[in-house]
Amino acid sequence: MSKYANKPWQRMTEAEVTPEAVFADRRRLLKQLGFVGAGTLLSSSANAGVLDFLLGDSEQAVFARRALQHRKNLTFDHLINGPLTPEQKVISHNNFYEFGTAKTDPVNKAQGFKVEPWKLVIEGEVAKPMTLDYDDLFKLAPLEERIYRLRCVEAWSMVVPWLGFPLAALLKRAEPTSKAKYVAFETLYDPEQMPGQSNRFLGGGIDYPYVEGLRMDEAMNELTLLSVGLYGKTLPPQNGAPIRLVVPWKYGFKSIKSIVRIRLTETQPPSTWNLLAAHEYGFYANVNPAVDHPRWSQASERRIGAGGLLSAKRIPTEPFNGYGDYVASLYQGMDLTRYY
Ligand SMILES: Nc1nc2c(c(=O)[nH]1)N[C@H]1C(S)=C(S)[C@@H](COP(=O)(O)O)O[C@H]1N2
Ligand SMILES: [Mo]
Repeated sequence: MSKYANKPWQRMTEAEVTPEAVFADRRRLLKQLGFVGAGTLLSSSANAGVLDFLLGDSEQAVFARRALQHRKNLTFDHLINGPLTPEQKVISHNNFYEFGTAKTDPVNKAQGFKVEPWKLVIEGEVAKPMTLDYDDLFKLAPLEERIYRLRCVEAWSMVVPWLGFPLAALLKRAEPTSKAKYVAFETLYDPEQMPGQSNRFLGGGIDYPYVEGLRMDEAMNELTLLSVGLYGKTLPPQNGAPIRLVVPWKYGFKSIKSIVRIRLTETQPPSTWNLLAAHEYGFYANVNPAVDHPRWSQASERRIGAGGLLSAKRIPTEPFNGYGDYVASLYQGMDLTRYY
């Protein structure tokens, strides 16, 4: 039986239901997909074929339903300074040290990664702690597509169409207490599935699980996304399936992957790269062309396009990765050379 078989609209196939029920189900689906004039569409036999596909049990149909149910949030599109990075690059040039430190290790070693069953715990300074399972992750809030720049601390960047929802939507549901000042995140710890976690050479010397953190106001900022997909599909394992953080104004290492725990805390939580090399990686990690990494300049970056890293064009890096209008005020009065 399909892993989605518990969904009512999946159990229902045309052979099992009356024509009235099929019609009602199609109407509901079309409404969910945002079509108007559903009657017109239904009367055309060409469209009926598309609908039969969309209502089907195939994995492609499940992806298509998910992809079509999201809305494009165009609010931040004007901040993208270039074309989308091709999907093939986004899913094959990755940093996910749990699977190895080479850029192609994640795509090569994560393909058997199991996302079901999944448990995501929200705990700590909240009135309503929660434990979510795999299916819950897609129902927490309406999914939207947002195109963001991603700037790695290694001075390369991409432009990625994410699918997800604001982290704030989840945190509000958990009802943070007045003591909640920070949010701590933790990646899955499973050395059997993640070879880098049991092999210090492969895993880059990191003490796993990978952990990250944000200040409460950063976590609640409208830019901060929990992502469950990219390019209209669920996340591939190498990009942090089933759910990862996306914080576009910070260096990529803040955007922690494959999250199993979100804990609201009173004090600043530890973060993996800061633990590894505090003089090179700070807690804030805001993209900043004026503060160089001790071993290289952060003034410019290689934008990965169709040609990949070797042919990537060098472009200037912008403060807060171009998102200053939305976030610069969070750091007013702070010395950004000290809080890097
Ligand atoms: N758990 C975990 N999360 C992680 C990393 C990692 O090694 N482990 N790498 C980070 C870094 S350095 C970057 S640049 C981004 C890369 O995301 P992408 O592979 O989806 O482009 O993921 C971040 N999240
Ligand atoms: Mo990175």
